[in-house]
Amino acid sequence: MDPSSAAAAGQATLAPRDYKSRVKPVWCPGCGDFGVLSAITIALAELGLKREEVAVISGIGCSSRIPAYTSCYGFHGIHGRALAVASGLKVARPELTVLVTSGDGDGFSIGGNHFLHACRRNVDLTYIVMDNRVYGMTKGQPSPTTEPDWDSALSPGGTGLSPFHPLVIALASGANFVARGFSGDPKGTAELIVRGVRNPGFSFIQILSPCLTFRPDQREWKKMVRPAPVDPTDDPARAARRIMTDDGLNIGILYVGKRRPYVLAAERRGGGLAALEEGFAL
Ligand SMILES: Cc1ncc(C[n+]2csc(CCOP(=O)(O)OP(=O)(O)O)c2C)c(N)n1
Ligand code: SF4
Repeated sequence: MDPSSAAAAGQATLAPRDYKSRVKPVWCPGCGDFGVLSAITIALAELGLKREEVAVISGIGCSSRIPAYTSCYGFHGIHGRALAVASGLKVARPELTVLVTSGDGDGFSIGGNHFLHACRRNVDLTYIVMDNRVYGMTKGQPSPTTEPDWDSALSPGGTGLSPFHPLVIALASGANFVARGFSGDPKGTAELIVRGVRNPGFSFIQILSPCLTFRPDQREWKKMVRPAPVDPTDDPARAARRIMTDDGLNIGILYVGKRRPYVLAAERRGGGLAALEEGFAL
C-alpha cells in the first residue's frame, strides 16, 4: 500500500488522490477508464473509507486493470470471474466494502452467467462495468453490447446481432440497484457509486466509457448523454420499461430496490463462519 499525502500527514480523512496507487495507468490517451478511476477515488473519499476497508476485484481487460491503480486491497483475477471471487470475499469478510470492476466483454460475454447469478444472489457488492461496446484489450472485436451495424475490420458489415441489454437483464435477475453513468462526468459517476455502495445488496452501475482507439465514434457520447428525465423507481417492471424504451444514453439512478442482501445460512442461524468451518474440521 502506498504512503499517501493525507495518511503521511496524520489526517483522519483521505482525499481522492490517496486512493490512487503509484502505478501509472497504461490506458490509451483519452480512454474513458481514466474518468472511472477518478470517479471511484472521489466516491471512496466521500464514503470516508480507509483503504484497508476496501477491496477492488476485477477480471481481465483494459477496464479490469483498475485494482492496480488503486491503493486499496485488490485482486486482478481471470476473465469473467470477478463476481465469483468478489462474492466469496464479501461473504467471508462482510466488513469489507467490495467494488467489482469489469468491461462489457469480461462482464457480459465470458462472465455473463456469473452476472445473472450475482444479481439473483444479491450479495452486498457494487458492480461497475465500463461499457465501451468493444473488446478493447484484444484489439477491437465486437462485444455483447456492440451495435449490430458496427462495421470494422474484424466484423465487416457488422454482426447483425441485437445487443445484450445489461440493465434490463440485471433488473430481471434481481439486482437491487441499477444506474447508468458516463466516464466524462466523474463527479456524477462518483455519486452513483456512493449511492450504490450505500444501498444494501447487489448494485449494478453501467458506465459508458469510450474506447477512443477502437471506437473513435464514441467521442460523440459527451454531446449525447443526458440526465434521465425521471426519478428512480422501486418498481422493477416500470424501471425495465423505461430502460427498454430509452436510447441507452440516459444517465442516473434508474432503480432502487428493497430486497434484503444475501446472508450466509450459518450467519442467519447465529453461528457465523467459524461454526461452519468447525463442521468441516477433520
Ligand atoms: C479465458 C480467456 N479468454 C479470452 C481472453 C482474452 N481477452 C482478454 S481481455 C478480453 C476482452 C476484454 O474486453 P472488455 O471486457 O470489454 O474490456 P476492455 O478491454 O474493452 O476494457 C479478452 C477476450 C482471456 N484473457 N482469457
Ligand atoms: S484500447 Fe480502448 S479501452 Fe483499452 S486502453 Fe485503449 S482506449 Fe481504453
